[in-house]
Order: sequence, then C-alpha cells, then structure tokens
Amino acid sequence: RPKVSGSELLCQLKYKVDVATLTPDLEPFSSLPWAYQLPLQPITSDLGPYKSCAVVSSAGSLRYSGLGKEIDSHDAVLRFNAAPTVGYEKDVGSKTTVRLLNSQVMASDDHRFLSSSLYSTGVLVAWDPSPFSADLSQWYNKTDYPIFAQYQRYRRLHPLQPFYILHPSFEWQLWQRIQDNMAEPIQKNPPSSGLLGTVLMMSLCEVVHVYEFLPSQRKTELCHYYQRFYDAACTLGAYHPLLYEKNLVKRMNQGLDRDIYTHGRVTLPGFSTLNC
Ligand code: NCC
Repeated sequence: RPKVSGSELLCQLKYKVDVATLTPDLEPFSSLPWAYQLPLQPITSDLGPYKSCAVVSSAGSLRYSGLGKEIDSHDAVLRFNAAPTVGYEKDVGSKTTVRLLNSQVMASDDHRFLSSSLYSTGVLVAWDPSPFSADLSQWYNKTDYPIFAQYQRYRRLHPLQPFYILHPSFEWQLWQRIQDNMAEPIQKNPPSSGLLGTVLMMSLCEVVHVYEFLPSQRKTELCHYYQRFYDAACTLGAYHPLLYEKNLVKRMNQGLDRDIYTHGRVTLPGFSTLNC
C-alpha cells in the first residue's frame, strides 16, 4: 500500500478516530446503580477548546532537559500515570490539567491511587487495555484490571474532581490507524498512554507540543525521569506498538527535526484547525 502523507494521516485521525468517553446513558452502565458517577457529557464537550497544549511523556530523557518553563507556558498540560512534578519542576513544569491513567496504576498497591495526593490535581482520564473494542458489556465483565471498582471508590472519595473513562473503541480505532499505515502486522495490543493522550489533546487544542515521545539528543535507557530504573523497552516498546506509534507521530510532525533533537519537541495541529 502507498505510504500516505503526514496531512493525510492527520485527516485519517480526525475522521476515523472518535475520541469518546463513557457516559451514563450507555449500556450496560445505564442499568447499573453507579452510572450517576460517570460524567454526563463526553470529555470533548466539557474541556477546552485550548489554544496550546503540552503532552509530557514520562521518558527518562526529560531529566536535565530544563523544559519546565516552556511546558508550563501552555494553556493545558497532560501527564501520565504516576509521573510527579514535585521535585522535577525545572525539567517537567508544575502545571497538570489532565492526567491520563492506565487501569494498572489505579489497581496496583504501590501506586496508592486512592490515597496519594499525586492524583488530586486536574482532570483524570482512565483507560483499560482489554481487547474488547465496542462491546461494552463484554468489557465490563472482563477488564484487564478492576478499573470500575476503583473508579467508583475514587469518585466517592473525590466527588468533585472530574474523572472520565475512555471508550475502548477509541483505543482500537487508533490501533487500526497504526496498523493500516504500517507495512507489517503489528501486535494486537492497544496504543500506549502516550499516543492516546496525544490524540486526546489534538481533539481539545489548537496546537499540541509533545515532549520526549520522539527522543531528543538526551535519549537514555533511563525509563522514567522520576525513577532509577533502566530499560530500553520503555522508549522502544514491548507490549505496546510504541515504535510504530512513534513512526506515525514523526510523519505527522509539523515542527522542525531540529526541535526534536534539541528539545524532544514535536508539533501537531489540533483537529479543529485541519482542512481535510
Ligand atoms: O511508562 P508509562 O507508560 O507510564 O509512560 C507514559 C508514556 O510515556 C511514553 N514514554 C515513556 C517512557 C519512555 N522511556 N519513553 C516514552 O515514550 C510512552 O508513550 C508511555 O505511554 C502506559 O502507556 O500506560 C505505560 O505505563 C507503564 C506503567 O503501567 C505505569 O507507568 C505505572 O507504573 C507501563 N509499564 C509497565 O507495565 C511495567 C508501560 O509499559 C506503559
């Protein structure tokens, strides 16, 4: 198949990927007693539009980057999972508008999801990597981690903090975009939080800067900027089709290659600004 251009890829994302979140009117949630805990509207109706947004990967190459001020200058900042800002402000900034969490973080004891103050700022968005794309009832009965039990507990403790759950069809529509634009078959695992968060912000913002998703000259085997743990698979991928995700983002980048090298910075247009 012919390799499509960056602008064609952007239009495919805009029109073939629906950035959807769960709402209480959807089956099976509509018949469950806790449906009222879900936000009434999808996230794309409640948040933004923002002019400029930053997506901060958790990569070790953010360490000693000095990008904190630049990151905080955006109207909205998205961070992932257990990535902290306290103690790392110089490199990653301190503003958190949205935090995207995988269901493993919500469920594992080490992350203290229900009690840690790390999760109490900004809008939370959770997702679960189970292979069910559209059948919500099947997914509900067989999630990878207990995302729904933890969601209900968290909402009872923090009823005023906005908290969304990604519709699994969003994950798999995005997976399909990656597969359709690659020559070889890719693993049937959902995209990483990094790509999910990037596309989420493209639906909320006019321009999105993604930091250290495509590694800069600071590229390192240090997995996260906040942990002394080394594994090249964090940057290159193992479970997630991360290398393919990065290839796609590289093709869509509207900034200079130089900005990737020096700042680890990619520039992507928001969907609202595209003329497809
Ligand atoms: O590591 P993780 O991701 O939390 O990182 C968030 C996103 O940043 C990008 N990244 C990260 C490190 C790195 N060296 N290079 C990068 O490009 C990726 O896009 C990544 O998605 C996840 O995607 O949710 C993931 O979560 C972790 C883990 O569950 C959480 O950090 C909580 O501890 C997964 N690690 C394991 O399961 C061991 C990781 O595979 C994916």
